[in-house]
Amino acid sequence: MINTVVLRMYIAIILIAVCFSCTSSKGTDTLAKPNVIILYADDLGYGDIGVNGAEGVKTPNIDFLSRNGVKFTDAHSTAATCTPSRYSLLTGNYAFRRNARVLPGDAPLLIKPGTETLPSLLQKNGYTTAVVGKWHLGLGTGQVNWNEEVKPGPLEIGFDYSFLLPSTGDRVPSVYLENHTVVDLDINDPLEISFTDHPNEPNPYQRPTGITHPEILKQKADNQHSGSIVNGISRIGFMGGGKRAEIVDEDLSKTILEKATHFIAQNKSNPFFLYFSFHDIHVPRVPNPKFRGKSAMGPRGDAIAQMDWVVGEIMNTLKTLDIEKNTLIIFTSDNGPVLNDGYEDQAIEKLGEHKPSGIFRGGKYSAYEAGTRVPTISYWPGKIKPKESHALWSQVDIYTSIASLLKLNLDTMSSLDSQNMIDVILGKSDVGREVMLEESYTFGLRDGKWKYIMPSTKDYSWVKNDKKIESGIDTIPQLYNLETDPTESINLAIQQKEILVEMEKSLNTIINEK
Ligand code: NG6
Ligand code: CA
Repeated sequence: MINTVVLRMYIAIILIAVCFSCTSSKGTDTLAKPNVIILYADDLGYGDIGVNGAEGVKTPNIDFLSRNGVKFTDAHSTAATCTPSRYSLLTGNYAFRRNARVLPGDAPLLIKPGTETLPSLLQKNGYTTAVVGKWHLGLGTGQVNWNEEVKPGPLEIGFDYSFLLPSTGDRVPSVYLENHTVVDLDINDPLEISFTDHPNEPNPYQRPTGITHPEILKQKADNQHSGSIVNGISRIGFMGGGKRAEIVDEDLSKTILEKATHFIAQNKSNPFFLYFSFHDIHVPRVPNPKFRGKSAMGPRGDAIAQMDWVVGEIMNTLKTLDIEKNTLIIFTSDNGPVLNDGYEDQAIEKLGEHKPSGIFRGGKYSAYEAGTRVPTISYWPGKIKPKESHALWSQVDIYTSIASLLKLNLDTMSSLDSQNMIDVILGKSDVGREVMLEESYTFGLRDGKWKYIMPSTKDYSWVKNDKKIESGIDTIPQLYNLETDPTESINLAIQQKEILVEMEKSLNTIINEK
């Protein structure tokens, strides 16, 4: 009798213990494997969001994330242009090591299949992974036939699902690619593309160009962007066929938003990684008519308002599915701002008092701070407490930081340029990097309060086309004290010779590391 009672008690205790360990391990599991979303804006400048002083446009949804998360004042894209920044974000390595540059629309995949990437790392650890939006990291191995399976691409480097604008809105092909296939392509109207730097050359296809039919353009473009006209916008390069598959720029944001929210809903019960790559506010800026006049700045500002709306919709989706508390969001941009990037869209004329770069010097393409110092916010309700952080870190660090969050073995990552900044990202520490590289047409190096810019003899005169944002094409070494001179206006290279030499040495060590 006593034995039976003891036995029953014993079983009950074991059952309770088992149940308890079930729930706690489930609890730990969801905490150990939060969803990760990277909201990656395109060409969004430090000063382009409300919390950083935007004048001509309101960004209530981004401001909400910022006020309820960590707002960073010294976080950087790794480069002042798109392709290199994206390469570093996904691989944890500096882009110059792969000689990454802004890619043409027919470039092969830049990341070799088999390379460990942020998505492949997460995939191996039980995550479902997706990229939705602008890609611009190349596709295929050489000559892509867009009418067949297009690969290798994202699916071969760690993504389970992809829905892409293959390169940029201002480059052909102007179609969507879902996994390996061009969306809505009519096999009787095969898609071909060809690239030339001279849109005045004979157009190999039927489709009108900015040179032959300027009267049908929605926005006038420079020579470089005067190739094939798709949806009333002339692009870089020529596109033949593929009429049914053409994108409608006005619907692009909504289209990629819908793909993203569908992916989130499908994966609400398992850990997922979403790399949501906006096209806003890259050129051509053709936001949906719903956003026309939402800003005081014309299409560039309206595109910012549209992007902010998309952020809000993604947040609503997470809330509705009740997974907001289990999702780490990093909002940032691939490079600094540019006003005229090839199209006449009133970005300069309607700027008013708005300062796309905030107080910082330069912008997209530039070696000065605004080339890479971009709006950056981390948000994770319940896990991240609101604060402003001045820690110095770079998007190349996201790779190792996420690995650390998942408690993966960091020893295997020591060969990467990526440093573990997870405590900084979660707002638990303000100790960022000691030194940090900034890539552009040359190299910049940050070390404490000092910023060094390596002299460059390359011809980047095309960067100068932008009338508003200077580009910093200097052929002399530059050294700035960002503590006393955050706008990089007083070159101390001569006065502070010792520091200059030290920083040159330190930069060369990084460049020659591998
Ligand atoms: C430049 C284009 C510019 C933009 C940029 C890429 C010219 C003159 N300019 O080469 O319009 O497309 O590449 O932007 O062709 S990025 O954000 O994707 O890096
Ligand atoms: Ca960009």
